[in-house]
Amino acid sequence: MSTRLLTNATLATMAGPRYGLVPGGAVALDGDRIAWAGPMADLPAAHADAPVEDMAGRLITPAPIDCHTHLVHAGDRAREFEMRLNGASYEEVARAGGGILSTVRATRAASEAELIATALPRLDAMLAEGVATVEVKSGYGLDRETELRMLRAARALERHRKVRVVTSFLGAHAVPPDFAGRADAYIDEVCVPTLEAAAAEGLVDAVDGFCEGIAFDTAQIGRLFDRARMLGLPVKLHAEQLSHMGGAALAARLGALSADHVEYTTEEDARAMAAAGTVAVILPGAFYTLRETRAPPVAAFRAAGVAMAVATDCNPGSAPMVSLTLAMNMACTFFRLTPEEALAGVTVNAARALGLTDRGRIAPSQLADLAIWEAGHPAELAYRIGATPLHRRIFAGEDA
Ligand code: DI6
Ligand code: FE
Repeated sequence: MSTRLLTNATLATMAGPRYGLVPGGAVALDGDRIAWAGPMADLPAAHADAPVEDMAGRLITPAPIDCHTHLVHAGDRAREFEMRLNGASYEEVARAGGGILSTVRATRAASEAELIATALPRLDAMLAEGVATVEVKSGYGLDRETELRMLRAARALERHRKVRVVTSFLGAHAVPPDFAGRADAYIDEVCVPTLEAAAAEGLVDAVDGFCEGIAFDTAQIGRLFDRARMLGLPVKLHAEQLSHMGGAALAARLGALSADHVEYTTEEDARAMAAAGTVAVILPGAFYTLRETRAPPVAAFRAAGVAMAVATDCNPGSAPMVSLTLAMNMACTFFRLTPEEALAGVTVNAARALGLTDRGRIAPSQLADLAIWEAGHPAELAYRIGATPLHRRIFAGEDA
């Protein structure tokens, strides 16, 4: 028995090679789960009596997952954008008290309701491209109260929209001004106790950090991640974005879910990540905005067998971007991912980057989160620029 039957569709199930493509396909939904998917000719009798909806040949994919965002934050950094266009580098802006810290000031001043209200338009833009799961990081509070408020706001988004939110605690995003030059003290006196408080409140799905010259080194991140392990929380890391700091190797050594950005990752790092099952999260929006020139070693990731995910990195500084299909396009054009790798990057591999196995593929028992597209072939999703051919989103088995 199923509750809905979508027929006459092209399926990109992402559950097999070549997109897991099924022309002339059908999907049977049972409540909030997928009951069956395959060629219409093979439809089991058990599903044949469900109400049928003819998809008129449209493409159905798993609903996209944006696995790396800083969606919840206050303010914007348009002036900083202007500074950079007048010649300042990202690091110079950060060292001059701008950058992440200017968003910290705005976020500390915002109430939970304000954080929710400013995140919703960005979230709506993501949902308009079919997204059903979004990861949201803290990291613009850098004090106990604001980090907790950001995470509560992130969780609250699920009460405002049909979306699944996965949170990451990013207390180790930057050293706050009151701890300038005392990064170790910040980690031990603020970051770790705040993580414990947030975890006790059930606000943390994973622990993230920014391993970079302008942020934290591997020893500091390592101490935080030791505590994450004691709390039973998985870890992930902003690693090797602007320089090679050893973050990817640390992530692999600790069995991290993902290492993100990874422009300066080496072949050796790639092999370690493959062995650990650590996903490489490719973030071309930040590469583009910062006008970086070092591309992540995609060929080395492929050769080593590292799964690649693609995300927006939606944040007010390095990626003021909400479009996951644009991120797919950029991953293809800048980094030479194939359109199939880009789609895997926002579905099956994005789920892996979040440690989730219940979504990202069209297969029995997966969550019934689907995107239906006015498209004939899945390569169209990465190919178009500025036009999203979404026809409809199905969330937990229902039109959304
Ligand atoms: N890497 C990034 O690209 C963002 N955070 C991070 O750790 C930048 C965040 C910002 O500039 O506000
Ligand atoms: Fe980020």
